[in-house]
Amino acid sequence: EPKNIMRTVDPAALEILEYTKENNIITAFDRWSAQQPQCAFGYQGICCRICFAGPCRIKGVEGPGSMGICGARDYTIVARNAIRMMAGGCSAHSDHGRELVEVLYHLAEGHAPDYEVRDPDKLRRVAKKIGLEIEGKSDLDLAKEVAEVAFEDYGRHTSEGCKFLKANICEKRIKKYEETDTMPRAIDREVVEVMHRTHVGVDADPVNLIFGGIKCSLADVTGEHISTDISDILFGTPKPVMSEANLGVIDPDKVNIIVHGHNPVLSQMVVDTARELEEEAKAAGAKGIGISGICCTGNEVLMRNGVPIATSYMAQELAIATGAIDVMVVDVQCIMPGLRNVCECFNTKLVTTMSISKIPGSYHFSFEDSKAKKSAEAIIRLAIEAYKDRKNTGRPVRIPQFKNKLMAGFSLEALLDLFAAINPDNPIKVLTDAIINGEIAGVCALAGCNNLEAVYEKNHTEIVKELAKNNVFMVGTGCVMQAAAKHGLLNYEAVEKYAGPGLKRFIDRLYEANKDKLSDKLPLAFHMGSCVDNSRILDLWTEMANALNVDVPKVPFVATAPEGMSEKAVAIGTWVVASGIPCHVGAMPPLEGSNLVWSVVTCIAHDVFGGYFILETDPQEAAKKLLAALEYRAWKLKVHM
Ligand code: NFS
Ligand code: SF4
Repeated sequence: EPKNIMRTVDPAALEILEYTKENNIITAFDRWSAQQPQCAFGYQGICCRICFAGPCRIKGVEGPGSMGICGARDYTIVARNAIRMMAGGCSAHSDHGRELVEVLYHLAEGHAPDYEVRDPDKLRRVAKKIGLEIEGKSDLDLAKEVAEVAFEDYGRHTSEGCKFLKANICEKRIKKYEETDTMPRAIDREVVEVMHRTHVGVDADPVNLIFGGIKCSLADVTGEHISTDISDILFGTPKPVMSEANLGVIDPDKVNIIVHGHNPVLSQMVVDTARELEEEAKAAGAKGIGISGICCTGNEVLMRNGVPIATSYMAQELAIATGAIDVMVVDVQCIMPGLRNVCECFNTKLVTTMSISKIPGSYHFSFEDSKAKKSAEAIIRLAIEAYKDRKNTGRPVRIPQFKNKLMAGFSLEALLDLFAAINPDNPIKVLTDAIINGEIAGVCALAGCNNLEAVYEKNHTEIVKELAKNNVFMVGTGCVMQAAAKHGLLNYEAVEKYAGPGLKRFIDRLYEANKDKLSDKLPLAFHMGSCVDNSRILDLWTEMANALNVDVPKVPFVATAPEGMSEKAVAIGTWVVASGIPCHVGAMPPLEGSNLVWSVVTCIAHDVFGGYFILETDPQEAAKKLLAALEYRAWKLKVHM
C-alpha cells in the first residue's frame, strides 16, 4: 500500500499521518482517498443544483442532454456556479470585516471596553484616505466616523461606489470599473445581486454573469480592505517580528491553546489575556501558556505578536493528533468539522465562539465584544483544567521535532519603511528601480490555501524556490505563507540557499540599510498577513503603478494560489485579475465544463482588465508561465521608459 508520502512534503505531517493511520484516526487525508474518484460533473462545474427540478448535469454536446431541464447550457451553469463561489467568498471576507467595524463602533460608543485604538496614526491615515476631516477630532470620535463610512460601504443605496475601494486603487482602475459596470455599489448589495441573477431563470449570459461576479469580487476586496485597516487600528499595524512554524513549536509541558479561524477580534484577545494568566498556568504545574495558530487568525497574531504557527489548513487535525493540545479555540472559516472526532480521541476541548459557526459536540463560548476579556479568560481557564487532566491521565503526546525560524510582520507600512532607509523621499522607487535596472525580475504575490488535489505543500514550496532562483521578489499571505514558513523559506538561510544573485543582492541591500532596527536578516519572501491582508498587496501594486505612472496591467507583478481551494480564494483570484494582474491557480477550479467560460477568464478578462487566469497544476510549468508574464511586462516597461 502506498504510504502517505505521496500526499505531502511536510515531514511533521508525514510523521503524524503514520500515527493516525496506525491508530485508525480519520483525517482529511483519509477522507480525500475515500472520495476518489470525485464526480466529474461537479469537478468541471457542469452540475446544477440551483433549483430542485434538478440536479441537472450536462451529459453531451448536443440534444436535450446538453442542457439542464430549464434549458441552461454548460456555459450558463459553469458561470453561475463560479460567481456563486465569488459571492460566498465575498460574504466570508466582508462579514469578518463587519465584525471589526462593529467592534470599532462599539468601542467609540463605550460598549466594547476591552478593546482600544492601538494605532491612532493608522486611524488617522485611514480616515484621511477615505475623505474624512481629521483635524481636531479625538481618536474615539474619528473611530466612530471611520466605522460609519465602513458601514455605508456595506449598505449604501446610491451608486457612487464603495469608498474603501476607490480610496485605494488608481484613477485608471476606477474609470475601468465604471466603464465596465463592475464598480461595486455596496458590499451586501453585490452579494444579493449575484444570488438574484443566478436564481433559476434569470441571467443566462456567461459574459454578463462573469462581469457580475467581477463586481462582487471587487466588493470582496472592499471588505478585505476594511478588515485589514480596522484590525490595524484596533490591534496595531504589523512590524517585522521573529517566530517559528510547524508542529515542533508545541511544548507538551505548557498549557497548549491553538487559535484557529480568521478573526483577530477573538485571537488577539486570547493572546493578550494569556499573558495575564501565565501565573495560573504555572500554579497548575505547567511551564506556561503556549499559544500557536492555524490558518489566518494564526497569521494575524503571528504578524502582530510573533505567535508561532502550528501548521496550515490541511493539517489542522494533525495538530490535535499530537495529543498535546488542551484547547483549540475557533471562530469562523476554514475550520474542519472533522476536527471534532480527532479532538474526541485525544480529549482536546474544541471551543467554538461565534453564533454562526458551531460544531456538534464541541463547547460553545459565545464571544461578545462587550465582554471579550471575560470570554477569553474562561477559555484559558478551561485550557488550564484540560492541561491538568492531560497530565493526570498521562495521555501520550507525540510531537514531530520539526520547526523552522521565520520573520513575518510585513505590513505595507513596514515594507515601505525598509525601502525608506534607502530612498526616504520615494520609498517605493527602491522596488520599481530594482525591476527597471534588472536586479529583480518583478514581484509575485503568493496567496491561498491547501488542496489535496495537489500534494500538500509541494506546489507552494516548489514555486517559491523556482521564483527565488529567478530573482522574483515575493510577498504573500494566508496558508501559502504558513507552508513557506514551515519549510524554512521565510528566513535568511533560505535567501542564501535559493535566491538568485539579483534577489540576494536586493534583500542584502535592504537589510544593510535597516540593520539597526532589525533583529535578524531579511527573509526570502515577505509575509504580509492573513488572506484579508491581500488588501496590503493590492496597495503595493497600486503604489508601484502610481510610482511608474502606469495602470496596474503594466506593472511587473503576478500572483499565484498554488493550492487554491476556498470560495474566498475564488473571490480573491477574480479581483486580482480585475486589477490587471496575471493570476496562477494550481488546483483546477470547476470551470473546465465550458470552453466559453474558460476563454472568458483566460482571454476576455485579459482584453478588458489586463489580468487573466493561468490554470496550471504543474508547479514547474506554473513558475515558467509566471516568469514569462513578468519578463514581458518588465521588457515593455523598459521599452517605454
Ligand atoms: Ni485564506 Fe485563510 Fe488558508 Fe485558504 Fe482558509 S485559512 S483566509 S481560505 S485555507 S488560505
Ligand atoms: Fe436544472 Fe435549470 Fe434547475 Fe439548474 S436551474 S437545476 S439547470 S432546471
